Amino acid sequence: MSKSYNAKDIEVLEGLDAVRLRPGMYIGTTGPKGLHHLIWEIVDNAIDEAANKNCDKITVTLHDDGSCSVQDNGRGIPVDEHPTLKVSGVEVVFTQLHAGGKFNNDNYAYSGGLHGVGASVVNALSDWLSVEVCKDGKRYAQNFSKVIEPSGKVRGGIPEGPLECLGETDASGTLVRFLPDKTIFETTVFDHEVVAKRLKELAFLNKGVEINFIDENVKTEQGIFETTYKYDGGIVDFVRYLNEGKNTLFADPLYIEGVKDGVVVAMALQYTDGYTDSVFSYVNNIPTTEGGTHEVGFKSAITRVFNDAARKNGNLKDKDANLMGEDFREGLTAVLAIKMKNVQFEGQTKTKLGNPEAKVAVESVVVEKLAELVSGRGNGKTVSAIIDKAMAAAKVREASRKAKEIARQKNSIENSTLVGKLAACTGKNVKNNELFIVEGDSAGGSAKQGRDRSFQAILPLKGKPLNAEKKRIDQVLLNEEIRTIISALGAGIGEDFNLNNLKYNKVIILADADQDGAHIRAILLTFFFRYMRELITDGHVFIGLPPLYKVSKRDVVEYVYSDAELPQVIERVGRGYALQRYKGLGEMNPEQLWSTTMDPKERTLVQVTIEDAAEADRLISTLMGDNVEIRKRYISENANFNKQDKVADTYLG
Ligand code: 28G
Repeated sequence: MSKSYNAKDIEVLEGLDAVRLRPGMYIGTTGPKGLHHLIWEIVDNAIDEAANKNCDKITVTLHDDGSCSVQDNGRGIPVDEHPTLKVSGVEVVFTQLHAGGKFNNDNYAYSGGLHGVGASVVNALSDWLSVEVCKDGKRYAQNFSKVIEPSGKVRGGIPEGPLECLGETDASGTLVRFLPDKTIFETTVFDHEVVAKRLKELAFLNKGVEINFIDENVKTEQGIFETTYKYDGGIVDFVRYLNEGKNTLFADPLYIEGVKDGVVVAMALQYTDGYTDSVFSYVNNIPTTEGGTHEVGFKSAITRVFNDAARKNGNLKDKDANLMGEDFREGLTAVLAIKMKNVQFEGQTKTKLGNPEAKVAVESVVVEKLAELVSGRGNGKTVSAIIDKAMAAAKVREASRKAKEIARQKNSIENSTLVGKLAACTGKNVKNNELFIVEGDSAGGSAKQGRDRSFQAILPLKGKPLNAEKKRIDQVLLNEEIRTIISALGAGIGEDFNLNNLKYNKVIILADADQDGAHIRAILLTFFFRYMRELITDGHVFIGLPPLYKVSKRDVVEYVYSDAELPQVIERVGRGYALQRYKGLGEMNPEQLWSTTMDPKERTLVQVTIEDAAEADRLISTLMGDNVEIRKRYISENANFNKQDKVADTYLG
C-alpha cells in the first residue's frame, strides 16, 4: 500500500473494522438475508436519488463472477474534496461509517439528507468494490479492496488509490459494483427471485422509475436474463397487479395522497368479490408485514368514511348501528405507503410501525381525501358497490358468529371421527411426542408402518389443504384437513389457542422436495403463522428433510440430502455405485423412511422461525397472489428448506 494515512483516516478504517467484527449489528445477519441486504443498501441510495427527482433509471446486474452492480443516472456522488477529511466525497461515502445507518432509526431520512448511508458497510463486507461516477462532463473511478496487513490483520474497504478522473463523458450518474466477502457470509450466492421480487416492489412504490434487472447467471432463449420494471401508475398499478385474475367490484382503484405533519401518505384500494383482507403497508419503502399505527389509522379512516357514505346514501337508517371495520375489509385490496422521519419499528420481526403520530396523520389524510373522492361526481356506482358488499358481509358476520358457536360445541363430538385419519402414538408424555404431518396417503402409510409408535403420531394429508389466504376464517376452519390438524394438536386456534393443551412437543412437516411439497409447507406455515403463532415462536414447528438420493454399493448405503453433497458422496462410495433418485417420500419403504427421515438419531430437522413463517405468509398473500405460474416458480426456487440454506439442527436425543 503506497498511500499514507493521517489520524482521521485511521479512525475511518477502524469504523469499517467494527463492521467486519460485528456484521450483524449493521446488516442484521450474515445469512442469505444479510447478504441481500448489501444490494438493498446500494439500491436504496439510487432510489433516494430517484425520490429526489434526480434520476429515473436504475439497473441492477447479478454478474457471473458472483458480484453485483447497481447503476443510476442521477447526479453522481460528489467528487470534490471533503473540507475536513481531505478526500473526495466519493471516498467519504464508501469509507465513513455513518452513525449506525438504517439501524439507528433516529438518523433515517426518507428523502434527501442522508444519501450514501450504508455504502461503507457494503464496502467493508466486500472482497472488492469499485465505483464509477459521471458528473459535470467527467468520468471518475475508485477501487477498494480487502487487504491483509503485514501483521496478518485483515481489513476491508481499503482504497487502492484516490478517486481518479478517467476522461470526459456526456453521461451522469453512479455505478457501484461489489463482490461480497466469502469469509463473512454463510453463502454469497444472490437469489434471483429474491432480487426480482424486491426490485418489482420498489418499482411499484416509486412511480415512473425504470428499474432494470439483468442476471448473467440465468440464460433464456434470447440470451441472458433481462427485464424492466416500470409502473407509471405506482401503487395503483400495484393494486391492479394484486387483483389480477380476480373479479373486482369496480374497474379503477381509488387513489389518494396527502401530507400531514411531515408524514407523506399515499393509498390505493380496490374491492374484489372475495373475502380476503389484503392490506399491504410500507414505511419508507420498507414492508410493514405486522402492520402498525399507520394501518390502524387507515382502517379507522375507511370505516368512518364508508359508514358516513352509507348513511348519506340511505343504506343505513338512523336506528341502524354502524357497520364494523371488518365488514369494510372483506374483499379489500389496498396498498398504503407512507414516508416519515424517525421511524420506530416494533413487533416480533420488527416489521410493525410503532409511531403514534403515524396513526393520526394517516387517519386525517385518508378521511379528508377519501371523503372528497367518495362524494365526488362519477364515483357513485363505486361507492354503492363498496357499501353493498359491506352490508352483505355484516349479515354473514352475524350468521357466521352463530355457526361458529355451534361448531365449537359440535367439535368435541366430531373430533373422534376427524382424528380417525390420525395414527396416534401410545406414549402419554407430551414432552416426547411428535406429530408428523405427511404429504400424501402413500407416504403417510409408510410413515405409519415405519414410525416408533411409542412417541410418533402420523397425520397424512391428502391433497393440498385449503390455502389459508383464500377464504374467510370460518371457511378455513371448515376445511377437513385443517380441522384435523387443529383437533390433533388439541390446543385450539386463534384467540382460544393455548399452548398448555398442546398434545405434541414437535410438529414435523414432511413433504416432498418438489413444488407441490413446497406449496404445502408454505400453506401450513401460513396457517400456523396466522392462527397458532405461539406454536412457532415457542419452537414446536419443524421441517423434516427427506433424502434426495440413495448411493449404494454392495453393503454400503449412503443417503444424500442435497444436490450439493451428491458429488462428494459418489466419490466416497467409489466406482460401481448405484444411484437412486427419490422423486417423493412415497418412493421410500417404511424402513427407509424411518432410518433417513424419522429416526431421531439419524434425521435432520430444520426448526421453523417466526421469520420463515412471516415470509411464507407474505409470499402467499402478496407477490404470489393468484398467479399460479409466479407462485410455482417462486416456491420451487425459494421455499425449499434444504441443508445449504439453513443451519440444520440435528436432533441429539
Ligand atoms: C449506483 C449505485 C447507488 C447516489 C448521489 C448523489 C449525491 C449524493 C449520492 O450526495 C452527499 C457528500 C459527501 C457525504 C447530492 C449529488 C447532491 C448533489 C448528490 C447511488 C454526503 C451524497 N449531487 N447518488 N450521494 N455526500 N447514487 N447509487 O449511490 O459526504 S449516492
